[in-house]
Amino acid sequence: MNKLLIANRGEIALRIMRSAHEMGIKTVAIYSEADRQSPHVFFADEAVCVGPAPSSQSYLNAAKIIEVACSLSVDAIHPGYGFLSENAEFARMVAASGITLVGPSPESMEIMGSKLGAKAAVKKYNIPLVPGTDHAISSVDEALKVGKEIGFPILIKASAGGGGKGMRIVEDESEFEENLHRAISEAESAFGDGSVFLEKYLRTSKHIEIQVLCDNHGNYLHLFERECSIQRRHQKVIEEAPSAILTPEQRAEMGAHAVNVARACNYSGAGTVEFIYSDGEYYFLEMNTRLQVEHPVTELITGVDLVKEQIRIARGEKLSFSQSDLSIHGHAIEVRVYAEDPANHFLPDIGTLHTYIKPQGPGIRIDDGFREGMQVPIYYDPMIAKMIIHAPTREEAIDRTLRAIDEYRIHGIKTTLDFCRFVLMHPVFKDGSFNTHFVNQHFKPEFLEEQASDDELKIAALMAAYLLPSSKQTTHESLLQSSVGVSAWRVNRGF
Ligand code: MV4
Repeated sequence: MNKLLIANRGEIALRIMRSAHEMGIKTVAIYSEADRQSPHVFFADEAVCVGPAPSSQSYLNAAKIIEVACSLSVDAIHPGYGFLSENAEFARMVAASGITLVGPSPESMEIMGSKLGAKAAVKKYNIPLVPGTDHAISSVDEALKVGKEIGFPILIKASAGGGGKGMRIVEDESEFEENLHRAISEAESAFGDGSVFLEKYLRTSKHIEIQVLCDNHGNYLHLFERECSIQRRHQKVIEEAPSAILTPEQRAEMGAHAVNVARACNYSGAGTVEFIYSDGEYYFLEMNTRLQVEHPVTELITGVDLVKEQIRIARGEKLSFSQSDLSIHGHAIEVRVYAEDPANHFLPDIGTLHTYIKPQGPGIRIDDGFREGMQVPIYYDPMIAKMIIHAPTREEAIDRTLRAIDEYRIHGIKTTLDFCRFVLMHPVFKDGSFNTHFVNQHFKPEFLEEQASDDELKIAALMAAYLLPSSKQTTHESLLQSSVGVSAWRVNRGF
């Protein structure tokens, strides 16, 4: 593999290029008209504009991307996450052009792209599944019968859905008919596939997922779990590895199940097996056939570069380590920095990154795709950065993450950093007892207002310092430096 095209943008495009460059592989960036000035464009050895800003005309334009790859004699394409990364048709088109896709086969993507298909595929491996139906349901009578058997509440899920799309909770028999019809028609219009099935709804649960790596020589292994329960509207906000609550026995058992899920679809590359954890029990939910946003927490606790492993596997190499070579080193936390206003219903906040200064020091990794002075475009995901923290213990990782949030300086757009500080300081986060309802149960926008006014005071103080003629230190940097250490968090905590 001499030349790799990255069919993505932002932080993940940069992340992939870094590993490729270390391996001596040349990189090709693609970009939309909105991303002309984006760092991923300058970071690559070559870059080609593939179309206008809307993803449908650029980052999702499979034919155009493959045409570019062929014209530049690209050997392989890495799709990153989102966009075309789990699109089996794209995977087939890439293969048909004689280019290697850094990812699993189209067949694996198809099996796991259907939740019913996934359940059927894992049948012979005795993977724990939530009580429910193993086939699509369209008759209200049958649904009511199943409801009697497994008990309410029941969750209706779209087989083609993912990441929470197409789900409906049914509390009792009287709600079944309407919800079933709605779910089927929503699934039909959203996914072009009206298949829905039923599961017992586990009301308070955690989302725990296992990272797997599989080569094309029959070697399968897992890289432990990530805890991803802190989310809002199915958008993850904070992830960590390892989970604060799994026992070593559960971890080994879940890992073995995850590997079997990968086996069941003849998986190749890096993938993630999602489990739901409730009352000490866990059940397989679905498999994501891509590199995930939160993959760095696994990289930090295992020391494995997942992108390099993906590339080696795509080159046909055998995995160079086995399960017993892997162990967990310390604790890692990822905080996602979104250009959203947590005080105002998390509405996307677009604008210019007037100040953008990253935290530094031991145990801090920032994966971002923006530079100071840049506009955050409205066309794509509002995630502007991931801050991934590594420390010897969970407690130290939390303290270090709080310190890093304090050190981050972003002005010009609102971000979710203050909101993340709130989560990390919460006793329910600290003791690990949180579930997927944490944000709804514990967060109110008012909690951040004090913080905001405190920031305003700080800006006022800085402006005054700037304008004061007697001040010797009037450079931008010295003023920002002087603001470090007077953050609201420190003030609130009394030091
Ligand atoms: C569930 C569940 C409870 N019971 N399945 C959400 C994402 C997708 N991967 C599966 N998800 C869930 N599946 C059963 N049987 C809870 C979730 C879930 C959720 C459900 C409703 C509202 C918010 C949620 C947040 C995280 C997970």
